[in-house]
Amino acid sequence: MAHNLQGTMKKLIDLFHSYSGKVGDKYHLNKTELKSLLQEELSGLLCDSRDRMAVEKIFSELDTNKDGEVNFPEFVALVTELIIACDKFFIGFKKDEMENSNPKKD
Ligand SMILES: [Ca+2]
Repeated sequence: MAHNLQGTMKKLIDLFHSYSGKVGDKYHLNKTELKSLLQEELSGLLCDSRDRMAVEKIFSELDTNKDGEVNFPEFVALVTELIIACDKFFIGFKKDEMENSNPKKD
């Protein structure tokens, strides 16, 4: 029996902690850790993560409780937004593909 979703959830948790555990509080991301995560894991989906102002903006938006760190729930909010955006993109892509393979007859 496959447990793909459970495995994916564990990978997401492990990934978060592999970055949050680098400096200071091992359960929260500071700005440097977040920047590293963005550059190494999400550079294909987000704007230029080498841009200091872009990282500052993302950090500020993620840090909803304004404690100066990004905890796991705050990080998951970003992942959720990205997954939804990717799903919308792929649904649009599949609709275009189906319409092109079954052109309407007039
Ligand atoms: Ca926070």
